[in-house]
Amino acid sequence: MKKFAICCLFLALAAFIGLPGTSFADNYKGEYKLSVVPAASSGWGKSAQRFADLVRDKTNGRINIKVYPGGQLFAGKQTSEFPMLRNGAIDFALASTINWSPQVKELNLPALPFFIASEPDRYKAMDAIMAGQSGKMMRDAIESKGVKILGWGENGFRELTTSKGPVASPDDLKGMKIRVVGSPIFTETFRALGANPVNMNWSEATTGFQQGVVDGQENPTNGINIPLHIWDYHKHHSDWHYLIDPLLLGVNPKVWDSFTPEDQALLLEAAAEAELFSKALSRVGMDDGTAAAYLEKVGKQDEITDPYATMEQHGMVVTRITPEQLKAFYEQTRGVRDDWTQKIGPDLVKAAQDDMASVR
Ligand code: X2X
Repeated sequence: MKKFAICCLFLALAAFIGLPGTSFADNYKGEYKLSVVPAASSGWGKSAQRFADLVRDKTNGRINIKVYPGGQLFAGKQTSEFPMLRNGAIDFALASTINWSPQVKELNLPALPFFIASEPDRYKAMDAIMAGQSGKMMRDAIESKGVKILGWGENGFRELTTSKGPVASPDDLKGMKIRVVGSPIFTETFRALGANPVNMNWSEATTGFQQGVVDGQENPTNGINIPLHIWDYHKHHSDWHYLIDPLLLGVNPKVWDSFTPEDQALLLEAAAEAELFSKALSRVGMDDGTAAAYLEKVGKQDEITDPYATMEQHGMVVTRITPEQLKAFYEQTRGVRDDWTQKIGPDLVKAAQDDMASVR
């Protein structure tokens, strides 16, 4: 009994003075909140959960991250996520460049219509941007606005789904009401294509599809459309890959600084693994087989293996856009790319062109 009391006293003292070797992460929170816009079942939600699981395992539970999917932390208004992360109301976010672009204009780069889509290998081009000078410029722009970046992820190339269709040319889109995210480059792109864009937060979008308030929408196939069962609302799919939605894993800088250097290194390790996982989920069945091989290697095969077959089995008509057809969309949106190149910064757009050219 006496030995027990001495032991307790020692442990209490060690916790109090923070002896090295003790695992008392004294200033750590019991739970860190990680924000995600769509549902837990989305590729995005699964990637966030993988990051949280990896962090828990690697830190022996010292850092406990809880994923809050469905925009819970910002009551559905997705463009509020960045300021909340910056001011500490949110600790971590696996976030879309689209939702942070109102605050960080450089993040409109991947949303330049048909910019990355027109490269010979769109996945290689995106990887070159993330790893290259243009990716660094985007990360630096975010960090200068007060959010620390740990790594990338991927929601995926965004495809068009509609209840009317098929859509293979700008003419086919004429007058269609298309739900878009509340970011001006999206509205301008759909106007340029002759459609009628309607701004809607993601939290309200499914109801909008259900009630037929809009005729279509655009989101990635593996990440969002299949988990959402988009075929319940839209029969047509056009694989135009018109722009990509990379994700960024961000953390509030004060939260980051509160971690020990050892734990910071483990968080970066987990972020790098979660990035590969996220890209693989977004690409499986649509790349050269790299994504499926990666998921198999880490023992995390996804239920989605052949996305086009899945959509067709559910009665969707998949329109495969040919390079010729893509040119018409590309030409029609030239003005949007030119205007937004000025807003984003011609230096950044040039850096992205150089990064993409290096892997052509
Ligand atoms: O709102 C969308 O379309 C979504 C879920 O993809 C984003 O958050 C950008």
